[in-house]
Amino acid sequence: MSVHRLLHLISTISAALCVTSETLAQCPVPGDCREAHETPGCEQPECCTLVCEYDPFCCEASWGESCVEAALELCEGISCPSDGACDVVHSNAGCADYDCCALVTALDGWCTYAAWDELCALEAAMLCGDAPCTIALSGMDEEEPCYKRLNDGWGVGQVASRIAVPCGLAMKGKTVDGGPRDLEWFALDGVTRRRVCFTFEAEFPMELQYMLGPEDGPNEVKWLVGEPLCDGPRLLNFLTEPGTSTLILGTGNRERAYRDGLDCDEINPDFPPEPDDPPPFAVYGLRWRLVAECLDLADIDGDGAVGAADLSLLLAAWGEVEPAEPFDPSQPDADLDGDGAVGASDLSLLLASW
Ligand SMILES: [Ca+2]
Ligand SMILES: [Ca+2]
Ligand SMILES: [Ca+2]
Ligand SMILES: [Ca+2]
Repeated sequence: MSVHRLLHLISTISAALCVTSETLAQCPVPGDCREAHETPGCEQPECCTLVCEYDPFCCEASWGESCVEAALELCEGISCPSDGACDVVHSNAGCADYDCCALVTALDGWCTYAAWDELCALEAAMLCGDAPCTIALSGMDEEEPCYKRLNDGWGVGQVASRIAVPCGLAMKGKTVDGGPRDLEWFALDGVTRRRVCFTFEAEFPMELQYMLGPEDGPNEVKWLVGEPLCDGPRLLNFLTEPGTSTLILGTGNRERAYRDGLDCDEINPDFPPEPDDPPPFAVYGLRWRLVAECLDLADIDGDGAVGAADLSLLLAAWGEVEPAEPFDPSQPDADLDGDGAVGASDLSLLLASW
């Protein structure tokens, strides 16, 4: 929806420009902005508008070499539409389907500045054409206005802080991008291993990472997962490590964080918007919701009791534990004591809490 709003904005701007000069071509019109052609205008809406604003000749007569030069200068980073199918890897930035290209490049700047790589193609396949969703919100608010960074851990943001996770926590909030990117840090510190089950819902593609280590380091990201867009509630049932550890929520996928495309929609009293500022731009909704349950260490399937189902999961996982790559949060962790193998010690822990 927001992409359409952006398109609408662009066509309004181009229409306004055309009113100032009767002969201007209506941006966009066919023709690559980076190649000279006989006709006026070119096919990338923002670039066409920018160049014709700079040199009206380019929209009045023809798109000559001077227009190409202006385009190369002014339109760096503007790449929609460009050659190449959006779900296929290719060497230039951008792709052919304008809506899909605009969506992917808004979230993932790499796809605008560099090549349309494997991940851009994957993002197109994952994100384009899906209707945005709205989640029902309930629970305690994170109480972080989206123009502030109040729960973004240490070293970033305005306050070094993490969100405490009591058992049965139900919480809601918003995640946005920009200076610095908004992250929500959930503190999972403990003296022993514990089993927690998070249920996440979000209106944006989620990046979730589990990080070990205290503020003064060393830190290690134990695993990182990307949860698809609007795919219903996602369960993360896992064992926390002893010591300081944190689950971190942001926008992105397993390979790349999204740093753009989700504008804060609240008014910052210190920096109120100018009357001619464009409205906030968000390719998806900003809201998330989570419930965190504390489970028995041996409740491997997370059904709330320790029983036969957990025993059979433990027996099925018997032996050395290979770190799963990519990490699959739906694969239950049966190494209850964390010694790197599923064995007799884990079995006796399970039987003790039967
Ligand atoms: Ca937030
Ligand atoms: Ca935050
Ligand atoms: Ca169970
Ligand atoms: Ca073990």
